[in-house]
Amino acid sequence: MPKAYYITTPLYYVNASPHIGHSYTEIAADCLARYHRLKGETVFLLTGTDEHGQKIEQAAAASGRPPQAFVDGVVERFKELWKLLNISYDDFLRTTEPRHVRVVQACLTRLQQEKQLHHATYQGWYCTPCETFWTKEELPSGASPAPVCPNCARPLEAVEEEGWYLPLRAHQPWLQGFLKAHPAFIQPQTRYNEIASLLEQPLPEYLCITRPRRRVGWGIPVPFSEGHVTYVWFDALLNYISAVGYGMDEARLSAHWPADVHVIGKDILRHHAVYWPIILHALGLSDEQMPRLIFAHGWWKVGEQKMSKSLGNIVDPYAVVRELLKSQPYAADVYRYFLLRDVPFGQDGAFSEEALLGRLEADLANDLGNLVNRTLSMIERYCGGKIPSTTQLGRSAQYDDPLQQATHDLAKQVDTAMSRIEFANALDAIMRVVSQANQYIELTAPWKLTKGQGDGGVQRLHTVLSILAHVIHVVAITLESFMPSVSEAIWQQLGMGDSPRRLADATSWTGDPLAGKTLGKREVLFPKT
Ligand code: ME8
Repeated sequence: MPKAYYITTPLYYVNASPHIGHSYTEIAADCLARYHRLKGETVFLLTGTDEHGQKIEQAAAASGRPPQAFVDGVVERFKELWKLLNISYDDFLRTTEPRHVRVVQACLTRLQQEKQLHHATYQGWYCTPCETFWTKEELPSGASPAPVCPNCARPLEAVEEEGWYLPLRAHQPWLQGFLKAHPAFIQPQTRYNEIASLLEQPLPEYLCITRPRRRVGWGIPVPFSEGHVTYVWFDALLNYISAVGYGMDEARLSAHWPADVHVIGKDILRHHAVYWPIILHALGLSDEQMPRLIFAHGWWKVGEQKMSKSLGNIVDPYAVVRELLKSQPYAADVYRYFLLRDVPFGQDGAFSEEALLGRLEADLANDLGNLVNRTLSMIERYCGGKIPSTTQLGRSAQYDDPLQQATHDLAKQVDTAMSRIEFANALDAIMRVVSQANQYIELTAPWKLTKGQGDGGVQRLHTVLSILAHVIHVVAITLESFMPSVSEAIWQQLGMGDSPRRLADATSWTGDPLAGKTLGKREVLFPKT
């Protein structure tokens, strides 16, 4: 079995419904997955939910329901949202599933049998919202008077718990060497630098990987220690291998692992770039079997503030797609476009309804929608709804060459941007061609060519409209990963039927592949309200 291009998202906590931040990671991972499929690759996109731990146990208690019933309910909110947003995941893993629990327990047993685990009493601090242990040395302000979490700035809880530990510092020299040898392991560069400098200081000696059952009952039982459940992060990180058959199905594992990209937010960089490789290393995986890339994107804020439930400024994706954008037939795609276009992937962004509606009007309605609408209505009016052919006689090098060249180069530009996971740059390249095509319409004024006026008359008219149809064809292909429904709608309007969209068809422009195609039913893609 050839290895799939394996993309993962974090497994989201199901203590509450998903918000814009979760949808951002999911859309980004989906866009990447669709892009690799567009290139003809086999792709495996894994997502899911992180269902154990103290935070979820507390949320379940607050709702008055048993944890399992509570998480079963919240999971549906995630699945429903991924459906609304057109997420093409190949697998959805819940950490409460037996297939995952089995692997976590097998890993714990193995580490215990190999005498890699250490039994001791932990004294330090715990952040329940982040489900993260902190030692005094890791707290910038030290441990007093009232320390806050370095990650989320919420108050920490002093804990003293007896449990099982995985050595961290013993793996530190290896991890440092690995990072040096793999300068592209963590992206963007700022995040790589952050971890490289973290590793210049000694790591905590150990990572506590269990919680006492009397404090946290909702977790995977530790097979060799009655009084403990597995620490939620040790449990959750293992999903990336449990989902693809680790320890259970060698053929399946090698058809997927190593992951090509772990897409995460910067809040969980340390767990992925330090704990995760160390867990894998402890399990005996070699350097070649480490994940290939960890990409940590930035935060969506509201104004200058981080979104948080306590501040009451959470942006609800359902409200944006179903209410704010209710007049839009492709509302989910408008939302996807905005998130991926507005902020370079890796940086923080500020969400505002004005910015979203501004992009809808300027980029989508006035530029993209207008190009498709004007071109296809001229083909309908002047060519009886059949895409005309280009003729040598009708060509004008002065006007046609720049647009044709830009269209020809577009897939290459998109490919370069996508190989660096630069969604905004890829979209920018597509929208620049769209604008150029709109200017071309103004310059060539096809409506003046209808009665044989101007250079070349009807031959010129047909050539202009054929070139424009081709531009739209290439735009539809390259937009597929970002706006799958809009891409499909344009495809149908162009009369492409069920022929697949493939990136290769956007790069090779020989002959006149669209000539003679009958346009499909037309509709306005981004209606103005
Ligand atoms: O951390 N802006 O789950 P989680 C951008 N269960 N992205 C955001 C965001 C924001 N404001 N808020 C959340 C966990 N995210 C663990 C993960 S993985 C083995 C276990 C996104 O529900 C971002 O991807 O807190 C972040 O890393 C993730 O949601 C955290 O989701």
